[in-house]
Amino acid sequence: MFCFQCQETSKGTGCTVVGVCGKKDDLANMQDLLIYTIKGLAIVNTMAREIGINQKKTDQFIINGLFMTITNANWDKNEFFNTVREGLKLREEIKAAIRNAGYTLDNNSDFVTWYRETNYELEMKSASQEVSILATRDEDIRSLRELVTYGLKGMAAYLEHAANLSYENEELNAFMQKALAKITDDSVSMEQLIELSMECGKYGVHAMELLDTANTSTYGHPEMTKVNIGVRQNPGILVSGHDLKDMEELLKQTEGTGVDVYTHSEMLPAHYYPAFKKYDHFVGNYGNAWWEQTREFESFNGPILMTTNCIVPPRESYKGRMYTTGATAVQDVTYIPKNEDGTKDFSVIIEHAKKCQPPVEIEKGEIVGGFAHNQVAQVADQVVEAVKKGDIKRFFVMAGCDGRHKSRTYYKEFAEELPKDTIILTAGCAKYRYNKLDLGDINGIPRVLDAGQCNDSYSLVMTALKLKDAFGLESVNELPLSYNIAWYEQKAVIVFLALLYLGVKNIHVGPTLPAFLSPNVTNFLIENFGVGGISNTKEDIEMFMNSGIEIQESALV
Ligand code: SF4
Ligand code: SF3
Repeated sequence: MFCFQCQETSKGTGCTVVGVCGKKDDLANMQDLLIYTIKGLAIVNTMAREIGINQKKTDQFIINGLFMTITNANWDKNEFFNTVREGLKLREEIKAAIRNAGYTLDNNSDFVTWYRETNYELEMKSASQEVSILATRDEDIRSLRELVTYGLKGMAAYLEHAANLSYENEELNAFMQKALAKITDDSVSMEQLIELSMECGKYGVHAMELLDTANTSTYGHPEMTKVNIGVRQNPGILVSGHDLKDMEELLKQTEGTGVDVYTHSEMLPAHYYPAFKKYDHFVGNYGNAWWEQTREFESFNGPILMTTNCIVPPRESYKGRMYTTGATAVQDVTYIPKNEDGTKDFSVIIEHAKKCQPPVEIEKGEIVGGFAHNQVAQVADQVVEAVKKGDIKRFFVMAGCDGRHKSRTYYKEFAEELPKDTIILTAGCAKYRYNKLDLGDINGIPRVLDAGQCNDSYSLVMTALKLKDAFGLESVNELPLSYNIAWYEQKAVIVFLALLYLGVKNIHVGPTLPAFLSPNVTNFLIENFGVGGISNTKEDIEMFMNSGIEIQESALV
């Protein structure tokens, strides 16, 4: 196996024997084979789209397939065998439809011709060993191909959530498939791949915007909310991941059953949406970021529903209480499928919960969040006023992911050591490093403004644009705003590419830069965008505080 798609990759270069995440080589290879299959499918479907015979099921297959390969999403090898087989069948169907329409496919590469059938499992295993990322010999081309692939994986995740709420976009699907086809083409140069990465960022913005529209028009705009982190005395269900549609259905189905519902990790922002506030049994958030689940799922006592990544391979002690749905799966863990009409039946989880003990309390109190763009717009005057008066000196975007490495205590310390006249704008599970600290407020504005999930980084961009307008500036880069982003998996890659596309400069990424960026690609990002890593909190804070221009009162309109 070879995998270097996440921040925790072995030795900062690549997992080769077993994943640091726990992924074994057969699963890793099957994930590579699925990506290979999806690329072939994208090639043929791009032609099908051109001649007007694209089918929605192909778009959905590609989105879901990409999502399945995101770090910590799907641990079920058999799911990958089945999905590859399904993908090959679909590809052959599309090829036949192209021929029947009187066209000839102009691509005869292995991506569109390979097939295995007789001794399926064995043949798949051997095929899966031939499609390693390392097959692309040139390290810069490989780096850019993977940068695009990971960006697309992140984009796919967001598109799947939007699609679950019936928000789809033809242009995004077309781009995604064209890009997948392009990264199989050896005649595409490094310059063209750089261009493609930037284009990926552009569509990443659209994808996040689409999901934002889907979420806010279905559930209302997030609003400032105090979320309880203690527990009640009823049995409960813990919901993790990012899918709000699953959350909604579960809340509806648990109403009046005597079972409480709690969020974990990236599901916390569900509390910020008006539509979910009406449920009395929607009690609060239990625990912290994804990597603490092994301890927290244990003490929760009740069933756990994983709607997306991040799943840590479950311990036997709570494996029987875990359920998956959507793109996620774990071998021997019950999967909740989607019904024909798009609904899901969670009754088995509810019945299970009724037989469980209430959760063990691990903490008490409240955390505050809900500062997505609409809510921030409502306090914009207050914020502008505070900047004018010099009460707020600088904003820090600290969005992204959390992870298990010790080095991430940097983010807690960074938040603690920041001058008291700064505000942290956050989104994603990175916030768990500092959202329970008492960092105070500035004239009533909390010093940590949580917009929501990682996809709500879009909200932070909206906030930056609103601030830019409020101050009458030309560019967001003129704001007293610094980016210190923590990353882990591939959704952070699409957020990163989206920020670059929007022209944001001097983004710092940590705790380490991605292993998949070759030295030349890294240099390109440094030279053109001022991208950097992190060092230690003291030096970094000093560097950030002295960077860029401070807005002077005289410059304000
Ligand atoms: Fe290694 Fe990360 Fe890949 Fe897991 S997802 S195998 S930890 S690089
Ligand atoms: Fe976290 Fe997995 Fe990325 Fe959505 S839950 S931010 S790591």
